[in-house]
Amino acid sequence: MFPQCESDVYGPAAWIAGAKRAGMDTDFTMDDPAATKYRTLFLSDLHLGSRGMQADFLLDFLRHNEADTIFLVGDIVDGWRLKSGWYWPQSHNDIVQKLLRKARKGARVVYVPGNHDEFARDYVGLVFGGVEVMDSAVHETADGKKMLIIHGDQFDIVVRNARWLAFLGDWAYDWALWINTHFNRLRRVCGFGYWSFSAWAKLKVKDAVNFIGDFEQTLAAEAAKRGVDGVICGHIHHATIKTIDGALYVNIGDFVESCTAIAEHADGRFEILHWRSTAEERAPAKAEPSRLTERAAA
Ligand SMILES: [Mn+2]
Repeated sequence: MFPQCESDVYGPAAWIAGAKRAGMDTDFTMDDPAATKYRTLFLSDLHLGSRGMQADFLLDFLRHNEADTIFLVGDIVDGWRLKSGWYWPQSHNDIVQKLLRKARKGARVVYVPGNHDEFARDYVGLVFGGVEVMDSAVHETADGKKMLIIHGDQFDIVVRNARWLAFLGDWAYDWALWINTHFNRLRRVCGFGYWSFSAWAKLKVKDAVNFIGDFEQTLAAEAAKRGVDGVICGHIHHATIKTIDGALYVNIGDFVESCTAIAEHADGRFEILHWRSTAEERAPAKAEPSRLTERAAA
């Protein structure tokens, strides 16, 4: 009868609801003046658009961490999950807006697509809202290390067949990379999902242990092959920093299971950041204003 007959029709809650519908940035949380500022931040495997992703932890992470350069290293949006049923809550919008806002405020944001967001690979070389899309990148650290930035799915088939590929030599390795890319492009055209060896190996726990080792080895070898000092990748949702045969291997992890990111400090040092809490949980006495406005809007 009088669905709009609330005292709040012109109030802030109504305004926020309208702004949200219009897709505007309604996250009014003041940027934390005490936010940690890094030289570089690396995020991967956020899987926006899937129910499993930890939006609250990630939003909290983005509120409390800043960087001159932010690399988004693939599987940022889960295109395959979205295909089989649309799931896109406001919190996932807020994450995208937070990232775009960091770009507006002067951070360099580079997006290197993965297999779950391979649709973005069609836009390599373009810039959207200040975000550069690249197939892979080379990042130089403050202390002069050159790091290959790549999601890592490209090497699934190489990892699976590491032994006989090594036996056959370079051409077989290049051939396997080519097959993996085109086989999955074909699957995509035919409406099938990406065939991921890592996902398959996880089902067979014993193989998964071997698989992680083989993946790390393969990516480290790829860095050496490209004449850089190391690699920063994602894909297997397993954060780590280690040296393999003289190459620095850094895996970012994910914001689905482990909730990790990689930071590069001002001196070029890398660190794994674990972020499995929100500000409220860390300081229950001080509720954040954004939470209150969100509740008011709900
Ligand atoms: Mn992946």
